[in-house]
Amino acid sequence: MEDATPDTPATPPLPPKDPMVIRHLEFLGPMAQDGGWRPTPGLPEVAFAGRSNVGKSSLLNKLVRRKAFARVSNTPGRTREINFFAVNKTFTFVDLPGYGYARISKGRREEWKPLIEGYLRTSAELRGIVQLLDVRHDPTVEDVAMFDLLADLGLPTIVVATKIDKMKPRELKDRMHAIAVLLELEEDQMIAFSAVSGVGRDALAEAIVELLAQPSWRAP
Ligand SMILES: Nc1nc2c(ncn2[C@@H]2O[C@H](COP(=O)(O)OP(=O)(O)OP(=O)(O)O)[C@@H](O)[C@H]2O)c(=O)[nH]1
Ligand SMILES: [Mg+2]
Repeated sequence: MEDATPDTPATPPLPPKDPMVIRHLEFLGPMAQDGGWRPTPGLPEVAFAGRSNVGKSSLLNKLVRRKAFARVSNTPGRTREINFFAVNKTFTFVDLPGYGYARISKGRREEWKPLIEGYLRTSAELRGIVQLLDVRHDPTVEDVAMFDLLADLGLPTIVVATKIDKMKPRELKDRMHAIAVLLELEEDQMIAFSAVSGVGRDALAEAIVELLAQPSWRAP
């Protein structure tokens, strides 16, 4: 009896297309204080914000497919400057310092405000923000303050729930729903992400590419 082998296609299926191929990366430098050094505006910018230790640097590394591009630490609050990275010489990623680390003094806990707020208010080429939340926790008072600031400025925002590898798939759905309700977002406005497994990387890359294609939100 002859084998009923199905027709094999002439060419194998192509792997899914990477929405953001990284060909060139360059660390441009840090901005240490409000009004301090920053790269000359020119390239469109996307900034990454979130609580200290939420996983901003890890997410950036995953996004650009480098192991240790942005610094990752177990010591919350380590990234205290705003770090600028040029990607493919066509846009800039901005790693904002983490806010709201509970174990530092109240005075130091507020330090992020002038620096981050100053950057957000004065950056003409900023296209939007990737706002990170830890999927395991409800948004904190500082998170809500940050969302209020972003809404106040009218900045386009991509919301990412990260560290989803720390969660059972069954619980994940409930957590995503709970966070969406607390922030008054639609669930499909949030991207579930893990810097460990890479889940969500391409969805985020695609959302960022779309954001970068928009005119500046400050444009009249
Ligand atoms: N399991 C898991 N751990 C993560 C993930 N993302 C980050 N982490 C861990 O969380 C810790 C903090 O990560 P960072 O990327 O340094 O966080 P950050 O937001 O840049 O922190 P600051 O720069 O201090 O504000 C590190 O120990 C990471 O390894 C994730 O998706 N899954
Ligand atoms: Mg960091």
